[in-house]
Amino acid sequence: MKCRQCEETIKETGCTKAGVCGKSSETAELQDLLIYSLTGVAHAARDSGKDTAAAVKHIYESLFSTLTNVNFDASYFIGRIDPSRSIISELMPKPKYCIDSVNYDYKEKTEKARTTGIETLDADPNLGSLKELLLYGLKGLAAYYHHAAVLGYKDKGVEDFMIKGLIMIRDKHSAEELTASVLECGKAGVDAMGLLDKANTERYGTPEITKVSIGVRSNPGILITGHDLKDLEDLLEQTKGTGVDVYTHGEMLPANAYPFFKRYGNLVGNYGNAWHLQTKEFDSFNGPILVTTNCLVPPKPGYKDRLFTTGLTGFEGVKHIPEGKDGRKDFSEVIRTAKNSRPPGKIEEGTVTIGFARGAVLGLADAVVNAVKSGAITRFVVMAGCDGRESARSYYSDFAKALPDSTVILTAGCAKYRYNKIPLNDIGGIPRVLDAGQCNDCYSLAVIAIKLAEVFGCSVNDLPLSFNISWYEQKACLVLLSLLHLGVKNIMLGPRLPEFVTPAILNVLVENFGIKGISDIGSDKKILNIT
Ligand code: SF4
Ligand code: SF3
Repeated sequence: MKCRQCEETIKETGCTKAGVCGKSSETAELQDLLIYSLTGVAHAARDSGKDTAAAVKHIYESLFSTLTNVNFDASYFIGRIDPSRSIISELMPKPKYCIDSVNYDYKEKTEKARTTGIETLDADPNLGSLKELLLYGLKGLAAYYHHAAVLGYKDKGVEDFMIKGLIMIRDKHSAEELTASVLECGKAGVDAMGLLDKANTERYGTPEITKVSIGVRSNPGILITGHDLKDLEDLLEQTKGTGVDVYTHGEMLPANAYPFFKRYGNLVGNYGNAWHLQTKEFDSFNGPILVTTNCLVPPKPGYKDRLFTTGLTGFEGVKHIPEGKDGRKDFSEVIRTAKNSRPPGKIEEGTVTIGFARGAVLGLADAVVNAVKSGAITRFVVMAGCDGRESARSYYSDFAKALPDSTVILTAGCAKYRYNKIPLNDIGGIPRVLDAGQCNDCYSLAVIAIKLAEVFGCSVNDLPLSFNISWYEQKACLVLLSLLHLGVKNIMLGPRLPEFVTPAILNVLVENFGIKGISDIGSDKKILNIT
């Protein structure tokens, strides 16, 4: 195996024996083979002239399943490779591409898997690097598109780009062509996140400014984590009136701000913090935990038997809740487990304030604009993105604390947990941390920035706005490409730059977009014009 798709990868070599994330080499290689087989699916979908709905669904589900911390189970990937073959045959009786990748039994599959990894993308390391950037952007794109699709929202342009992008990864292309595709992936990212924003707000309402409890009650509880709001909807529907409380964890926290979910009296708050703390927090929760998407960490024995996965997530030996033929998921075993469990153990108390997506912030627009004009707000700092387990990430808590009192942090994604419980006060009633929601709600932050630029009659790059983004997995790669597509320059990225970006490609990113890595807080504040 060789995997370097996430921020935690081993320096210089990438993960080669097993993943730092806990992924086995067998799973990593089968993920590579699955992606290789998708190139064949993409070719057949592009050229067949037939209905491609099944092919496209297979593509975005498969890509999402290979994203960091989604699915660790080798047998799951074996089971995804055969459908590639049947979809190709259905679309094209005589396919021209990649069919050889999917014509094997289990043993041959695992052998073939060794020859389809990232090293085989291109002999030229810089072209290979651009192809990897495109591939990781596609994985993020597939993830957000999947979230929208489960709510019934589709976009032909995004689907066509997934097909085009997958084909480009295996074909010969110049650096210019690949760079253009990488930026086009950013455009598709904006479209997919816009679609998801529409899906979420049309179905669940516009997020409202909300104080969410972070303490516990005395009823037994279910903890739900990941990003899939449809799973939360189904779980709340099935738990209402049962005496079982539902708590959110990690990236599910923003659900508490949607009017739709507030109808459920048994959605009682958020338990815990970002994904990497789950090994401690799932233990003390005492009840069952439902993992809907990334980030899943290999479970500890203390809670493995009360852990459930659903959707594309999976881990060997962990119970999986499938979707029924009618599209319904049956969570009765999760509810039964809760009823037989002790109530959650207290780890925190108090509240966090959330719900500052585009609707709420634009509702405060007059106050925000006046505060900027009067000098009460001197700068906005976008600190969105991911959290992770390395100790170096304490930089983000320290950076938030070191910001002047006249700055406002705009955040989204699990990065927020590094500073959303630090008392940073407010500016004339405007909180200094405005949390827009999940990582996909970076779209909301972009809409807010574009609106502010309109009000001040300038470009986004001329606003008093700095970007200090933290990344971990491939959704963050897509968010970064989306910001570049929107013309945002001078983004600071940390805690370290992607290992898959070669020095030459990094140079292109620095020269054209002003991207730079973090160093120390004092120098970074100066570079970001924070005084
Ligand atoms: Fe390593 Fe990250 Fe790949 Fe896991 S996802 S194997 S930690 S690079
Ligand atoms: Fe977090 Fe995995 Fe990226 Fe959705 S849950 S932001 S890391």
